[in-house]
Amino acid sequence: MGPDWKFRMTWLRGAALAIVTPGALLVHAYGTAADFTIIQKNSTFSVHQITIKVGDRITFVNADSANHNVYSETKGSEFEIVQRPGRSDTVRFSQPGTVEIECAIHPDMRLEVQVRP
Ligand SMILES: [Cu+2]
Repeated sequence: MGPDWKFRMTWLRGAALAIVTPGALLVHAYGTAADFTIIQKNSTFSVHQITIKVGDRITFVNADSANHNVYSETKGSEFEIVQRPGRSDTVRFSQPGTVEIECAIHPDMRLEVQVRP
């Protein structure tokens, strides 16, 4: 084993993770704000917890053949989106705190967004 063994193992783990979860969480950074993509497939969010910063955006993608109704009743971060299949909508998070996101059509669909100041 050469001196770069640890680096190689870290890289391999990262590559394996990317293969296991394709498209589960796509992140693009533009300036100070970052854009995240969360996919709804088989009536579940591709991640159930995510930590972002104030000003970051999450794009919700409906990859199912059924409608979803993504909403938040968290004070200061309220929104409601009715999503037909294939549609995507972007929400910007401007208040720090914990935002609980659910789907009115599928009560088991839950996502917790931690918005850091
Ligand atoms: Cu749903």
